[in-house]
Amino acid sequence: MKKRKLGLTSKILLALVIGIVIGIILYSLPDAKWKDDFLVGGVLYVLGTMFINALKMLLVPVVFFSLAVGVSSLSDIKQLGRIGSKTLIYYLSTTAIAISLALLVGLTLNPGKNVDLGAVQEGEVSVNEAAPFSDILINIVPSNPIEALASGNMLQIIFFAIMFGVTMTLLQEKVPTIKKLTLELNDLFLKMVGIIMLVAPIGVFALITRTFAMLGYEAIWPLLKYLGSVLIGLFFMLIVYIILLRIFGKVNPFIFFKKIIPPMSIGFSTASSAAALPIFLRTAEESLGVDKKVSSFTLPLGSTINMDGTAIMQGVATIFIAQVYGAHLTPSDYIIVILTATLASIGTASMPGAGIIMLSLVLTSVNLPVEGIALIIGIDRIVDMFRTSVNLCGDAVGTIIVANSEGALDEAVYNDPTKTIR
Ligand code: DAS
Repeated sequence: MKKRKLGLTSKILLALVIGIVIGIILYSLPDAKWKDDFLVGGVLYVLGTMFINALKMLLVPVVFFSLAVGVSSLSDIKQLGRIGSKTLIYYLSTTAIAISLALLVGLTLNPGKNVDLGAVQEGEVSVNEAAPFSDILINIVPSNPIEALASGNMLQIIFFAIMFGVTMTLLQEKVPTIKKLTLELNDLFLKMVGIIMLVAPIGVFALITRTFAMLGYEAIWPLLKYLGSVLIGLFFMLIVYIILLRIFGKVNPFIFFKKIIPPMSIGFSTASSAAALPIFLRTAEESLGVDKKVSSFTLPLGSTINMDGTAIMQGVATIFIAQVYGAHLTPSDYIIVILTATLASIGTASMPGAGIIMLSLVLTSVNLPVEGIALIIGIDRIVDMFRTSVNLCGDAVGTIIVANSEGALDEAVYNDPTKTIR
């Protein structure tokens, strides 16, 4: 019988469980040179740090090219007029609602408060002096874009990438090579993300084993608080979707949720919006009664730039890491987090693990150490499965709302219980 190869998700989850068990066993062993210096402080530290650095390596190119491409596809929207602008307004507003919801949940549940992750939390916290908002605005515009790219000044890179994307679209027929090169480089760096994610089981194993070897059972509680906070944020976002479907979609939300269970399960199991897109397109048309002229635009665009679930993870993770490191975020920091997480979710690729790479963008924008990602990356694949499902759900809700406003929703099909994708 052909041996079924383990998928990447199963490998990562296996690495997570084995890493926690081995970590706790190591913690219970008496201190010894081989354990503390060679294994925990040596092999595991090196492998884990190399994995985090590999993700950080991709941050600047992935942010620049995915935003430039994302924005240039947005700039094409003017040809789509009404449907395009309605879709864009819906996607950007729900993402801003998602990140604000996440900050509210994070500041209420305080998942990272009184969490002493000991020496695990490497990385410098630069004091967030409450910079006047005018300085923050000035700092967004780079005086030297090459220096901004080299120094990883993310707000300036975002500004430059947006300018690059819009200008490239305005000059379209005059710069076909640049447009083609930008698209190809975006594909190249996303492929590089995929390659690095192939070694994620090793990176996750090293990071989670080291965390538990140094902290034992204590490390479980903060991670569960973090996971719980994200799941509560995602749940509240589903409530927002129910309200939006009632008010703006003028449809029964429960029929909607019942009908999108099949495509959502693809998104959940693959942790990839792109993988679930084909079945979502079929569901929108055959099961929800959405006219193809709407869904063929809103779903592909949504899976690329609308990631409410990712924005919620990024909001909660930022609060968690700030609290673990004892960093104080000022009100203008929260505004920057809402701005950068909304933009980060536009730039997040619809593939497994993309959101954690873009999290470093949000952390950097408020001077939080990117090393903080090491604390949560171990369980990120579990979080990714849930947040990807919410990403897809948000795209489908937007599709229903835009279709309804365009008179492109066949209510007979929508309300027909037999019309469900098998
Ligand atoms: N897994 C991504 C997606 O496909 C989202 C993320 O990584 O945050 O939507």
